[in-house]
Amino acid sequence: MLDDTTVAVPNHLEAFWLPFTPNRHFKREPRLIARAEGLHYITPDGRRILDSAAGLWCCNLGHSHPAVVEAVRRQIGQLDFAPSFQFAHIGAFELASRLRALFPADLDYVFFTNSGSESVDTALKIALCYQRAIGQGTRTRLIGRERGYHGVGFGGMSVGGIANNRKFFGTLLATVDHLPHTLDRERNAFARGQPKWGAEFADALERLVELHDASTIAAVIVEPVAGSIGVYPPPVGYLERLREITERHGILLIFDEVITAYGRLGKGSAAEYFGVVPDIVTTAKGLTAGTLPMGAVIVRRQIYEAIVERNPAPEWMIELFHGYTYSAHPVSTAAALAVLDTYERERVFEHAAELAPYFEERLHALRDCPHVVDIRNIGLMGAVELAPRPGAPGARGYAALCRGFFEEDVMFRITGDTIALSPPLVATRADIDEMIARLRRVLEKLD
Ligand code: PXG
Ligand code: PLP
Repeated sequence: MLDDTTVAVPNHLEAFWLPFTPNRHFKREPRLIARAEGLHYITPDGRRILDSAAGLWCCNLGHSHPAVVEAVRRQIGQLDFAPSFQFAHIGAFELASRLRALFPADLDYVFFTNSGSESVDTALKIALCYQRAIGQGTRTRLIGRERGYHGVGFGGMSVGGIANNRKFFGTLLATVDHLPHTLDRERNAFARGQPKWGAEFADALERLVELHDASTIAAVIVEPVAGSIGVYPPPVGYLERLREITERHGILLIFDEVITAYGRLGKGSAAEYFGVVPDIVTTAKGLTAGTLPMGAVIVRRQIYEAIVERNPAPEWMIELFHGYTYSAHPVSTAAALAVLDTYERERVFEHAAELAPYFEERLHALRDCPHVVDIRNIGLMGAVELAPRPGAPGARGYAALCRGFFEEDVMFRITGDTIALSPPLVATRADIDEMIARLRRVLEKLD
């Protein structure tokens, strides 16, 4: 029998093909996790690793919050699964209504998925379906943005803009184009929060409209804050300008809020935080605070009405030929309801908003560390960008990750040579101090 702190490691690490991981190196030097508690992961040999990434930007409540654990336990004994095709369980309606109340304006209708990737592909399909429903069937083009991350489905990969995520996989969707990314280190390095310069990057959309004609463009999808690439907050005025241009040309605007929704910016959504209302919002991650897989796509009333209410087909016909076996899975639904309750009861979003300026202050204090070329932050998202080693982009970032885990007992995310932090929203100032202190020690030893 194992005691509380140690767990036997299996002899064979070979069969598991890890996602987005250098498998060959990992299997020589595995970074293994056995349990978690609050803000810490616990390794098989009992070391406590401080989680400054909220898992993968998702564990907003830290780990194994008792209220969520209890709700999941109860639900799985009561209703383990129910189909959402042609039938439905009660909890799904309650959760959809809760999300309607959480998202601004008439973002009122909710389609459930199991991940961010599925949310993105769902949103793109709804956008195409909507244009067709309103007699704009020539609008089939989708516009993403350079360096954007929209998951790994064929749709999300196609509108995505990270070269390595695309180039190995053939031609992808043909009718896609991209806006320029908004990183401008020359003008904006070490900006705090939204950078001052760069609203005009949105004007590139006018040029795409000129090139392709508005009548061929269905939707534009952007992350309101680019997360995965290494935290690019939108320049002041940028999102407003995108909204104005899309609206003027009958193009739907999709905010991919897989990271930003549910408190990461101290509000229910980036749409609320920035005061810009898109037509569709994609979410996942924080919806269940990472406890079970679930995503949700929230659409404005006019979209649901065009596709569903005004559908010319007879009433016994399906209006949207789309869905997942596990859409609105009862156990994930129970987890999401418990998570939303906890966000409210413990005033988690307000706490995150109060903590954000402190996080900003502490993060920017790393400016004097070796190799640092930029620091960016907004809400409880932060990035420290390092200069790459000559001829070996990504090597320094990966070395930082390994050093963090093995020597300083801290976990963060890397993308290339950029270190990303997304503390659980329930972190305290002391937790932030500890994260930054450990990261500093990692950086100071880095060659
Ligand atoms: N859209 C956005 C904006 C995301 O950030 C997805 C879609 C895809 O979600 P799923 O659930 O299918 O992974 C994401 C996910 C990282 C990292 O370290 C980021 C994500 C996932 C894993 C790691 O930057 N973002
Ligand atoms: N592939 C096959 C053969 C299936 O039967 C199904 C669903 O029934 C799927 C894929 C899609 O799976 P999911 O609904 O979990 O996305």
